[in-house]
Amino acid sequence: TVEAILSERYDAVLNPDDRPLSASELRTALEEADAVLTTVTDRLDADMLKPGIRAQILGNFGVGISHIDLAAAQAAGLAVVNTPGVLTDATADIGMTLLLMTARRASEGEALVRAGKWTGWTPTQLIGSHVTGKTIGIVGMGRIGMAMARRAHYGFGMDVVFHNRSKVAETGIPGARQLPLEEVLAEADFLSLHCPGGAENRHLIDAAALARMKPTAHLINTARGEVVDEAALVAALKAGKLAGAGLDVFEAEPTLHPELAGLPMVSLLPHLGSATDETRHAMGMKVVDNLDAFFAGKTPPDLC
Ligand code: 8YV
Repeated sequence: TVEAILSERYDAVLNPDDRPLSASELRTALEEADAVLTTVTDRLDADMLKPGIRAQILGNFGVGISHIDLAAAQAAGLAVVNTPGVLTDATADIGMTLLLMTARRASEGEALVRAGKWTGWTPTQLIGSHVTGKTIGIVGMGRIGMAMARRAHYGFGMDVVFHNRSKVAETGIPGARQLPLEEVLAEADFLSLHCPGGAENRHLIDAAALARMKPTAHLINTARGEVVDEAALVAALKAGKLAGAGLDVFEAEPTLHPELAGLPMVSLLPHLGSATDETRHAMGMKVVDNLDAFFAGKTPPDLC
């Protein structure tokens, strides 16, 4: 296991409880260890990352680093490394899972069956949206956005439009078009978010963006909760201005907008994007490789 390898190579203090560290535990770790392995639940702000702490490197177990104030970390002399590449397929799989769940009303269907309320097949029960031939709009055509687009196109016969801050030279997907965000919003039957979180993309999908979308469209978010204005999303869904949403991430995880879970047309998962055995092992090994390089005096391969 990654834990065994870490313990072999380092004087490792492991968290055996499978729970997030408290702020004071995190502070202690930063003050007492040379390297601290972090996750999305660790708020590493300027107050935490004061110059003078012992830690020299933050090894983030995940690709998204919007929970880390990178400028503050660098100012305090810390290197930050993450785990790009190894969680691409698992996260795109959860994206497709949510797309299909929301399109085909799978959460509503399962709730009906589990509640013992299913009275048998009828011609009009839980009619969903067809996926084949529809257009997927990708926001953020990086590794995960591209993997989602490939699945949607080659696996499910969908057309692809996408928005990306820099020009994407080649997607390898026939007919895929790079467009301004406004046009992607207007054309997408399914809008799937794959951009980074953090201040730059906070509420990128706000009430105005949602208003540009088709009322028959669905929103899929496996990126970061803060990219979507959750209150605006709830309002749009309640008003019938959006058909559905599939969400793996939330603005204030693990707390949800109070009305979200009561909406039938949403599918909700507890941040499962990278949660496969293979992926989590590869993520751990990537952190170890980066630590090894750093402590050998080399530039770590995934320096942020
Ligand atoms: C991680 C993720 O498991 O990599 C990311 O950005 O969101 C997840 O796959 C999680 O962030 C733990 O740090």
